[in-house]
Amino acid sequence: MTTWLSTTAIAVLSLAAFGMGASAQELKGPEPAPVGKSLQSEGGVRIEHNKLARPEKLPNYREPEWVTKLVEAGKLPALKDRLPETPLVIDTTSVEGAGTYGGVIRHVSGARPQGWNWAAGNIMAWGGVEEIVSQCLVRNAPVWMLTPDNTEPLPQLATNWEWSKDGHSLTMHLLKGAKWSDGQPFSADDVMFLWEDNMNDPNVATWGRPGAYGEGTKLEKVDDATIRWTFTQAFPAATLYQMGYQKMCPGPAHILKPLHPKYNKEATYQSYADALSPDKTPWVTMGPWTVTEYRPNQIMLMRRNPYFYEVDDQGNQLPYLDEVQYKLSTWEDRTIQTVAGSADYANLEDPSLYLESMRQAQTPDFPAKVIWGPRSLDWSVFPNYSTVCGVRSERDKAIRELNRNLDFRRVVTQGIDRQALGQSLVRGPFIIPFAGGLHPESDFGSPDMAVFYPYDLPGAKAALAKLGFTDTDGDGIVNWPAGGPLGGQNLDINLAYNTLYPTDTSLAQSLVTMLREVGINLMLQPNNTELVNLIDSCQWDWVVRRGDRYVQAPVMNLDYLAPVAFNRPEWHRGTPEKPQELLPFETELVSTMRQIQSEPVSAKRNELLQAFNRKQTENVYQFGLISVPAAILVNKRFRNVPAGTPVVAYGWGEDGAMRERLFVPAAEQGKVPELAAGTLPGIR
Ligand code: BQZ
Ligand code: CA
Repeated sequence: MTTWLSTTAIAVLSLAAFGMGASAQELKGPEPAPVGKSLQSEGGVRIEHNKLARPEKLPNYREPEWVTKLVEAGKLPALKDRLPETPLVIDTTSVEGAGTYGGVIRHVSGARPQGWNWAAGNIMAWGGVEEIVSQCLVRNAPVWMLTPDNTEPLPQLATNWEWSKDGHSLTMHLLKGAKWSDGQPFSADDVMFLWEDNMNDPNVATWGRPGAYGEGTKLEKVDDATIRWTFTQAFPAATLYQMGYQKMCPGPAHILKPLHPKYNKEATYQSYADALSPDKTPWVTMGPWTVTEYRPNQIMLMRRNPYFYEVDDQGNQLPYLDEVQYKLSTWEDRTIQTVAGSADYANLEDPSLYLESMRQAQTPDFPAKVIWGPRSLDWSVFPNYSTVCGVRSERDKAIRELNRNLDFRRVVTQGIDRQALGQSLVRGPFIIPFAGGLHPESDFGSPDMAVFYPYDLPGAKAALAKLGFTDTDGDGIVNWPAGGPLGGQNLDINLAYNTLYPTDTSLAQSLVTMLREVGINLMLQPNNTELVNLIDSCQWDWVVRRGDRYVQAPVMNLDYLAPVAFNRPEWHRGTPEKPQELLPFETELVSTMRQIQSEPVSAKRNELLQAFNRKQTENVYQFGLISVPAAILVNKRFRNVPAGTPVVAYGWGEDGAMRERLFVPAAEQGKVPELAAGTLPGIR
């Protein structure tokens, strides 16, 4: 330990003897966390779990006429041979009803696809692309519309499951006889390849890790259409939610295995990750549409997957829409185009566009329906806690130690004026200060579940001085205490952020000004590609991050919240060789998380989540900034948009709205022509 740190440690220890830390003496104590009003515009659809999506054989199945013609021409097997033995039946009675085939949905994405190997962590352009291209054991996003009696995840590749009597094993039945979009069989082997050779292989940068399923969890194949989980704990019901979006989403093993270094001597982990570049189309999927054409920075085209395993309640194979277009542009442009009517869907998530969008929405020929959801988006700054990942110098080491010091985190969090931050983005009642962590306004939340430390500039400056940081050279920035490796240097901290979102940029810039007043010099580190890649490299000091799915429905991303696996949370990563060095409060967080993972009763899980959040906010695990409500915009051409669809709850609005069930009445289909009408992926 360096001299200055041990001095500090001694100072803190002696004060602790009086029952208070340095910062508690200098800084204002906690206040009730702000809780926001909802802008929610309408009551939502409510439907029973076993009705919304259920495995069931129906007497007859139908498909678009032009597809039947391709079958008759011998280009494609008959529908009954393309569907699984028992398809997944999707309800339409809770929306407007069975739809008409044909038509297009035009999306816009501000990201770019890295490739199609999602099992190896490839990003596929977000904006709802991942939820189309990769399908998972279960589906979380539409859970928002379930009646409270059963809010378990919905079936997807696993159609139903049962627990053993003692609750230690969970048997899952997969879609039997289902096929990938190239006609090859889907089976338990696809799932086992994901689990064994991707999730359990630390060299593959996949999304999910076994740690998310509890310690000692095993997965085995029972037969081609059955898998079995074995858990150390009894009835770990929350693990079901970890089997959805991005985690238990198998890729086609018949294509991936031969590219994986374990099965191919010429392959490397890098070649495996890079093997499926975005131009390799048509890509093979289990989803409702698949990518058939990719033009860099222009458009990504998707056509209906004739092997898709869902039908509506009258036996019509889904999806209704024949085509999906993804214009490759910016996130801001997604909102602008949807407001203008040249795109069909946007998550209104950029506060600086709220007022103008709402003004336009008052005009009579506004093209889109606006559905306001709960206060669900928030931004925080995450300090990097890792001592083992991405530490390249004495400087990095010193910064991490500083980040790990609660007194310092109190200084930072109380040096931020959240009211001013919010008003600089959009005036009015939209934005409120955010304590960090999880949302008090969400389903599981409660107003008293966060510890909020108020803005206190003089207190923050005094507390920083107590830590030994004073401006010895009079340039306005405090200097590191003498004696340490950085002794005498200014306190410079890098702040990484995503330039793809105007909000993130604006927040980062405001923070520079605010923390300069405290005496801390933030150096902006703009990032114009996927922030996740930088975050995973651990080569950053602080990062501005929008918390979305992590904070709104934590039950589906429990592993993102605490160090339960070597690669999580993003702000405290270990490496495959060296696990994280946990702070004492993190050890408590992990043990609460283990309880949450294995708690079968959801009300008790919620209490534990609240306790978890109290602990993490009390310890300023992140520097919460602001939270805002958000809306989805969907073009009025579409029917079956569920009333009350939230921007983000158990998943993003794109999947929460169940796009495979949206349709455009025949008379309105001509307004937006299909670019590849009459074609199916890979069929000539
Ligand atoms: C929604 C979402 C659907 C990721 C992404 C993007 C990544 C993050 C986050 C959002 C985009 C849209 O969010 O902003 O409205 O369409 O795609 O996937 O921010 O950079 O890593 O977590 O979901
Ligand atoms: Ca100075």
